[in-house]
Amino acid sequence: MTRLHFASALLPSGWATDVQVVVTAGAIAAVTPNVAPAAGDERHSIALPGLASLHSHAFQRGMAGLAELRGDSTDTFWTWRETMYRFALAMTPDDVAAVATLLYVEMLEQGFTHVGEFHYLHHDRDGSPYADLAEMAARIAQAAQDSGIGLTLLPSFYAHAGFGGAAPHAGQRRFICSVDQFAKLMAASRKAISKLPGANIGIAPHSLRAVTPDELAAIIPLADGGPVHIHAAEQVKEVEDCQAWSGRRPVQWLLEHAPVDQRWCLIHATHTTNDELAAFARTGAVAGLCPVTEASLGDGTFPAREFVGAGGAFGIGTDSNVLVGVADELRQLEYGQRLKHRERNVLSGGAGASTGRALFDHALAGGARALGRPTVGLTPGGRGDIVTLDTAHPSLAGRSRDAVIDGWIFAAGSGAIDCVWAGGNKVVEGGRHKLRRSARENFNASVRRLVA
Ligand code: NGQ
Ligand code: ZN
Repeated sequence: MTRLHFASALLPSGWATDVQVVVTAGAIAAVTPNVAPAAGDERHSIALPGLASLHSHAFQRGMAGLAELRGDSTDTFWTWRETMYRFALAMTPDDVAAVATLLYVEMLEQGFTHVGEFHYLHHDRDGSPYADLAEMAARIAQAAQDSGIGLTLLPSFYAHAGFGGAAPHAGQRRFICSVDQFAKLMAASRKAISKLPGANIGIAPHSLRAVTPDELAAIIPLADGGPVHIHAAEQVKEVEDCQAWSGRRPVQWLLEHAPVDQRWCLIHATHTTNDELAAFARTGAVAGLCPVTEASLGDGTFPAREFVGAGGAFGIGTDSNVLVGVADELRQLEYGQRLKHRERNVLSGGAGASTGRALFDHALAGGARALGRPTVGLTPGGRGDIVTLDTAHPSLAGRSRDAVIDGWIFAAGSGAIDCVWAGGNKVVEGGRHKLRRSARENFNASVRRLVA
């Protein structure tokens, strides 16, 4: 049992003062505001719930910053993808484990206590399955276990290079499964996470580019009530190709042909019309926004103001993991809207309301829904996922309540996070994860070899 005491904590009911939180067996057992610290309570000043990165491709952290050289032709998402595929083809299971472990360490240091791992690097380098079909999934599970981050594993079904069942190309060979093989992969992946505390599993039909309607219908039952994530409408070319194939835009197609509901998360959904947004919002599905990656890849700007106005739910993901941080994603999301609308405080809840707080609340609730976690925030029954901020940080000086969140997201840069508990274990202290050093060494050794 761990007993913590916070001078100030953000609870589902709002800010509370003098809050005692008791964590037992990884979960929050009791939350009591307005009590003086008791002997034996570990004391901190400001506590927030940890957030989820609802969309990650962990292995891509290994190539972060390595695709910033302009090529011969116009650089786009599609040329980046070629570089990414080459990197993916070189990685061994040990490399994936090393990269994922450091990524999850970094996520925890930056305020993410849970990750939705959209996992598609399944097979060996020549495309043949590993003896254990879920070898790579097991490496992801091990990285989650070692770092302490909560895991929602989303094994991805990937079968085609384009709409209408186009044959995959050689660069995609490590991702490709038949429906039967994917069913076996799901069973093996369930086993791989079965001993991981607090982990769950869903499925991820990769995109309408990579999955035919028949395959989509065949794999959805394999989610068995868990989350269903799919990339949709990230690139204009993807929307055009989808229209050429079906006469429908990707989000429109999904809403008309797939059982999209609260269990679903549409990743990116960048290029979406107002009609699509309103229908999407009504389903209760979550928009999985990855603002830093969407900026990095030149995807476009999601119509977040319209979507939120229609009552839509969103969460945030770190996707390519080119840069990893709660504050970075939320700031980029709001700044993208400001640049688009030429206004300030676009996603704030209304007059007098803090933008940082509105962004944070959305990402907390949307992330939990998208990853199939019913309990949201610092409340009994929730996982012991807690982040404290360093009140000595200059960007937090003199602030309280929502102004602290604004200072963290918009002004602090790094260094505002003090301690992080994940599943009740204190894994970050003074801003450093206890595995930082060894995880960096292993990551560096892998990446040095991969780029040599
Ligand atoms: C992915 N990334 O799954 O990693 C994709 C690229 C693809 C983004 N969509 C691969 N940002 O789309 O086929
Ligand atoms: Zn993605």
